[in-house]
Amino acid sequence: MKRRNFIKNATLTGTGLALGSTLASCMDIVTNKESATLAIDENTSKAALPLVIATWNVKNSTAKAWEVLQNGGSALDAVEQGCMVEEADETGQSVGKGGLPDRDGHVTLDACIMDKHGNCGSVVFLENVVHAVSVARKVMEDTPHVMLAGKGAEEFAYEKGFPKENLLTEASKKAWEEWKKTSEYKPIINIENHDTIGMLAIDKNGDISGACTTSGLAYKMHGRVGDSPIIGSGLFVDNEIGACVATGLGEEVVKTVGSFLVVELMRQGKSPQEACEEAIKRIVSKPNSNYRDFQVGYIAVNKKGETGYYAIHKGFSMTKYQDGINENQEATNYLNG
Ligand code: SD4
Repeated sequence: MKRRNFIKNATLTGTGLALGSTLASCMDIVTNKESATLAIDENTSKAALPLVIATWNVKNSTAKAWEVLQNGGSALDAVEQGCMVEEADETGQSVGKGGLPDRDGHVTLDACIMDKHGNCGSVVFLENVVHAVSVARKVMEDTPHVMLAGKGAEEFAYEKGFPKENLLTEASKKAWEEWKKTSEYKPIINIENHDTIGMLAIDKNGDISGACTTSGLAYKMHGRVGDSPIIGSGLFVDNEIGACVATGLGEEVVKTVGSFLVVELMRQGKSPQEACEEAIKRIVSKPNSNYRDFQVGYIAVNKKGETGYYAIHKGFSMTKYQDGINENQEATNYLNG
């Protein structure tokens, strides 16, 4: 709570949001909970650098990224190494080793990374390699391409020296076997997604990079790819403006090119907090949006080091490491609670 000031009972209309007529009717429903609680950084104009933020409660990952930054490492190294911590953690069931499989029992990973020059790399539908984010970095640095998929990505990883590993742990296999008894596919708000990781960092030179890595939605169709490896949707970095990373139901993020949208809104003068809120409203204001049934959350940072985060539903959180403090900020700011 140290650097944050909670402004309670700020109504959504009070935030000065311009709502179109569709959105207005949607908001009648959304604001059943009449007031939202917004979180605003106190020290917006003098953010201390370096700084790292990540989706969900991933303090071990932000600690690793912070260590890299403290040792003079680049934001790019920080986000890669921070994400690797989650990828290697078998207890996290939405990323890397131990990720929950698709409906056919395959753990397939999506990841991407983007640097201060706007270079990017991504892997989609990658199997048998734990550190998808590092393979994405190799795609960015060692190939003329941006994205590699499936077997091609896997073979490329082996060529680059990544070891082959079975990603399906006993615990995830057991969960899948249990799921197969009903085979009912339904995105579960927050629960299945809690530790997919998107991370943004600014190094002491003020340069921004970002990364995102996930095993995607549990029990998805074989071959399904989400937003996380799609540059502009799951992640976007513009070193002049800021960066954003998304989490939640990827299909809904892709439909609005969410992370690019947030960065463009910041380019137009919105704060990271305002930009995240606007992008979430873009999703829920669509005609026939069934936003009650899914979660999407964004975190963002601008060039000044101001940060923001917002989600459709309660339960989302952001971890922030700044000024020597590694803190998980449970979202009290959400659209629908
Ligand atoms: C996906 N957006 O595959 C990812 C899942 C996720 O937190 O972020 N979970 O749709």
